[in-house]
Amino acid sequence: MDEHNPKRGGAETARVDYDAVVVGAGFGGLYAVYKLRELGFSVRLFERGSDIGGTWYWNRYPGARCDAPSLQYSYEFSDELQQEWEWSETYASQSEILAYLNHVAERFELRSAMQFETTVTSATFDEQSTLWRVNTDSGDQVVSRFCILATGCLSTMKTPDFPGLEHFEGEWFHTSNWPHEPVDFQGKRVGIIGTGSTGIQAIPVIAQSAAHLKVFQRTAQFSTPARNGPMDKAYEANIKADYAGFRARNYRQPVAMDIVIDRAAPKTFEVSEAERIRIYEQCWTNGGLSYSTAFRDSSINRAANEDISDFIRRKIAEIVHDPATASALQPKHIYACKRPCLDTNYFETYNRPNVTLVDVSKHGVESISAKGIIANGEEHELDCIVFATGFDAFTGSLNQIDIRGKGGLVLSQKWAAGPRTYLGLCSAEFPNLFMVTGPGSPSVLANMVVAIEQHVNLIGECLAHMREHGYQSVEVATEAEDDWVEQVRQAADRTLFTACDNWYQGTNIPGKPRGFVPYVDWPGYVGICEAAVNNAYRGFVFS
Ligand code: NA7
Repeated sequence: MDEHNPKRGGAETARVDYDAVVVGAGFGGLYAVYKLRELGFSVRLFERGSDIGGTWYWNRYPGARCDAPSLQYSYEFSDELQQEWEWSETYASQSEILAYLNHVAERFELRSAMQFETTVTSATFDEQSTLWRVNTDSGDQVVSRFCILATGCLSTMKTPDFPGLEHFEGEWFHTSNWPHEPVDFQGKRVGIIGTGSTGIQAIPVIAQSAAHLKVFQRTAQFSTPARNGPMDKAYEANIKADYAGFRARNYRQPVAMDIVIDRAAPKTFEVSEAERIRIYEQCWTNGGLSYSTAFRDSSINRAANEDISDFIRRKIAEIVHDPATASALQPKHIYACKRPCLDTNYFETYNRPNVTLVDVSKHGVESISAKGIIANGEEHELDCIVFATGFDAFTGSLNQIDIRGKGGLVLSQKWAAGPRTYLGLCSAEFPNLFMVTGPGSPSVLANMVVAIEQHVNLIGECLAHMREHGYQSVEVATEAEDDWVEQVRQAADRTLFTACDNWYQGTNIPGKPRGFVPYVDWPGYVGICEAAVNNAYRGFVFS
């Protein structure tokens, strides 16, 4: 079906191997292959990993788990698929999500379009033929009408650059490049650097087997219980009885999930302190991301958010027995300015005799020696080091590819001061190039799978529209892009996200320009996309 597909492009005799090249075999790439084939387009997918999965292929660290509920963090394009697949837990583990994606690939025969262990190194737009020439590190040179980058928002790891790492005599791992065979921490002295979502998931699990675990914490994080557990079969049956209705309701919610802000609910300080505590306790018991909707203004009003932050800080102090450790674990920032973490026994883990918190907030990790980590002027001897140090988010993977558009313009150079896109889908001067959940789209601020399906559907419909009208190329108008970049900035400024450093703004990567990347407001975004399409693809120029 997707064998080499020589065709004549509209522009005279140019060779066209495929209608579209897709980069990346995660949720986005898999669905792009499915959708484009459904629409009758030929497609070739390149993936640098040795198999499918994207994020869920690479992040195999102990405790890796999705922080969106499984019944929602899954495709909805096929009702048969969503009816037949059974999730074993409320929040799926990495291995179960990978099994799901394998099932999807088999069920819809997607693998024949894919080439693994192949990194796309460059993509060059030929203005005359309006075709993309895609090169890979395996020596492929493929010509396609469209290039679709499904490279993921968190797929380029922040490489550990601690001085002295090369001299470390033990083993070290990065959580997002975890070995495929199990890592045995039994009897080992383990150090972990990083207490974001990843570290917070890994720490309780590693602590169960390590002889001793030292956590090197630069910034204390808020985390609340996920309340993960076996799937409630009655709940699942209830959802599956009307899955389409469940999906449709969630689609218009703030993060495309079953997290609803009750517009009739009171604001935080309209109720008594006792009532506020009662509601926060309820959120703690319910688990998940309930704090963002505790009150109508919980996520947008600073004083309201400080109230939640104080409550969680008190919870940390109640859970953690050692007062100095508890104090170091209490975040200084406010809850809503960083991505909220969900955990299973994270703070409880610090009560274990084999776990020590090393507060490096003053001077950071100084260096790494042959024997371990040097922090606060002290050498901590270790057998293994785990780096849970995060990602060069949003643009990291895109900027690694040498992408050249009109006039030889290089995408990473165009984006030197920060990414510029229209709707997070396309960038001006780069015709026929699409991004799935690219910079400037809601992406990580929505249910990623829903965001991916929305983007791929839009791309697919655009390609079909072009075929119908005989168009060879589509690009975005510079004014539309300029306007969108400004809208992304203004939307972020209305939130509390900009109140502290976070990877949404690129501040975790030294030298990266500071700027809020994702578009805040999923329902608004969906409306804007629909209006653009319904208004003759407003902002897009076809030729
Ligand atoms: P994050 O959230 O970026 O967390 C990275 C952690 O690593 C964070 O605690 C950082 O501390 C720490 N870090 C990074 N570099 C250093 C250095 N040089 N020294 C000490 N500590 C460091 O990444 P995650 O993988 O946890 O999560 C990313 C997303 O993936 C998550 O939100 C989910 O959506 C899935 P810092 O805060 O910078 O002081």
